[in-house]
Amino acid sequence: MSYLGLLDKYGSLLDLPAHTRPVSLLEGNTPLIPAENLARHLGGDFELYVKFEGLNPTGSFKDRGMTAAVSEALGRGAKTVICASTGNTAASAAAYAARAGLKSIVLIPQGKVAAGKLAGAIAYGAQVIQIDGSFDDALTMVVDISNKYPICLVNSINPYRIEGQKTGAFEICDTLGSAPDWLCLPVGNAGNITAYWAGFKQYDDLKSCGKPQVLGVQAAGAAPLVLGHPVEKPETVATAIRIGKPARGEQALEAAEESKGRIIAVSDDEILAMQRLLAKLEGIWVEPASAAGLAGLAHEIAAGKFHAPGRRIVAICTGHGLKDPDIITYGMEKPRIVAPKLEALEEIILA
Ligand code: AN7
Repeated sequence: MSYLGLLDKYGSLLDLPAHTRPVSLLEGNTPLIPAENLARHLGGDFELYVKFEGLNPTGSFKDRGMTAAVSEALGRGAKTVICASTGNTAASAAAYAARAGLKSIVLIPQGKVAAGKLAGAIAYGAQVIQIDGSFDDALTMVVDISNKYPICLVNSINPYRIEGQKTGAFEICDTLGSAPDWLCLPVGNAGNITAYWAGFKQYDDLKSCGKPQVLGVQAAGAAPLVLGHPVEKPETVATAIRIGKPARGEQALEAAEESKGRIIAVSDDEILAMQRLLAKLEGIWVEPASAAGLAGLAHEIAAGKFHAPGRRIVAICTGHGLKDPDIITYGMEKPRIVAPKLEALEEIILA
């Protein structure tokens, strides 16, 4: 049977109102790629899989939640959706709104959104507004305006976003036959970690497939959940998770605690090193934020805090490297320029 998207496949397991009218780009069904080379590099005593969420229709995991949120909004008769975004939510909201025939408005922190995300939001026809402030400022603004006007908020405060994002956990269990022992993933506004944990718990109740321990990873310059207080001026090269006051912070901490996992922070250097390593060792190019989960895993292994002989680990790689094309070349040698002559080429590649 052909694949018809997440609401078709898992809709009966999602708590969505009866008025929901499915809007789908055939999102989800992303590959769980074995990462043997990286596992060996990290010390080897486990099976490592990358859930490559960059292969969703707009290039990030946000499409899982957005199909649910926009489908509900459309069915309810909404005409306009709005979100604050570090980029991926904006592109996803804009695409699903376009498909549903709704207007979309996205607020982004000025100058802090990767090129591929901004271009996407514009291409899909969103009204893009840059805020001279942070993501957290933008989120406060969209919450206020959606309380005042009939505009549907599609940030992950919207419960249907979480419902849709639970499907990532369902897919992993369906592919592996049971839950992995560990799940590692980046944490920004903390919707995804909340959704994965809810999804694993629900699937375990239904199918007794077990639950993973959850390792949530923040960037050190934007690590409110590790520090225990909001960060007024978050800074990180991983702009997707440059968030100082996560909307679902409490639930993220609960997920970590209930699962007997933890939330940790890693440096920008660790994030960028992992981004390169994953691309070079496995041929999987993800955006910086998406490498944070694996960077956290590497960090814990290096610190001797991770003992997992024979265990299965799944890393959620949340967005595609193409979204943020410039960053991978930072600090790298520029490609050489040679004359269009065979000898010139030989001189270089045989050197
Ligand atoms: C690639 O797009 O918050 O912890 O506005 O784009 O659920 O917020 C993006 C977040 C991880 C963190 N990886 O997920 C937005 C936004 C990527 C992301 C996260 C984001 P949450």
